[in-house]
Amino acid sequence: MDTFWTILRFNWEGCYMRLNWDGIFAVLSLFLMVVFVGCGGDVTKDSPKKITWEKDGAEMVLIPESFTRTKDTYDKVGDLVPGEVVKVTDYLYMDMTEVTVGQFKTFLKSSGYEPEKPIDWEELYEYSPTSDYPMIYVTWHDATAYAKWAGKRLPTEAEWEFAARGGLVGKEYVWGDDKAVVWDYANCDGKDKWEYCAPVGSFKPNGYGLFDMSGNVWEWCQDWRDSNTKVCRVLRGGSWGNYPFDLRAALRSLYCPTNTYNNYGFRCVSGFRTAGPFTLVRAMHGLYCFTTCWC
Ligand SMILES: [Ca+2]
Repeated sequence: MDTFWTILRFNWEGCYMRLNWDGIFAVLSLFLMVVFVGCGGDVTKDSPKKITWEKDGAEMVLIPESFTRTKDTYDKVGDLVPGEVVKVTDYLYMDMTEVTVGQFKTFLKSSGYEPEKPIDWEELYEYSPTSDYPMIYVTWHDATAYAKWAGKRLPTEAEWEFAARGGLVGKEYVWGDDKAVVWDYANCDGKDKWEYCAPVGSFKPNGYGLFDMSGNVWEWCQDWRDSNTKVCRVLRGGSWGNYPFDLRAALRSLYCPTNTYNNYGFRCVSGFRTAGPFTLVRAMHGLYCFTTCWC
């Protein structure tokens, strides 16, 4: 028993000695987590349908959670075991438009970030001439850096496609199956008034209020095209340089994450209403630091 109390006293003293800024931050984060969760800080079905993200001024809309049903199987005596309904994506906010040239320039100015490949602005302006056009010539790492600066992230493929379909199920395009209306919804194939990029939001939105989920610029997603080889990242949605057939909602493209092109851009998502130090992720990070500090 004496030994037990000796160890306990030692550990308490050890913890006290190891209480550094991480520990203090963790205690505060734990407190904030309780407050934050109690205030409903993460995105739910009751969150506002539309918000403006303070950091980059992006308008974002609420995207519902999504589910899928797993395949039916058979047990060892041949009886049917029905598949289960499982959640695929959570409620989140998605940028209504692709990130613009103007937003990316603000990011560069305020963060001091150096693009992975120097941007030839003269060339970029040939395709996206003003601040209202989509940012292009960004690598996956550049897009990720912007998202991190803004306190957001790139969407997963699953999130991107579910959002792109806008509530439609089993349709070929994000507006439905009617190819005749493609240029109502998408800048592609040079057959609308814009030869290259169009100002973001120039076409009709999808069912969730998202613009340009088809066409204008391809959009980087978080995912590797093949998580085993980890060579290419996924892009979705097609662009001004593609035929309508390439704008199908299920179509996947891929590119090396260090490459850029004149029709590759991105948009961001967030599972939280605000960026900054009070998000649950940051609080959970603090909790982790706290527990690792705790003897
Ligand atoms: Ca797009």
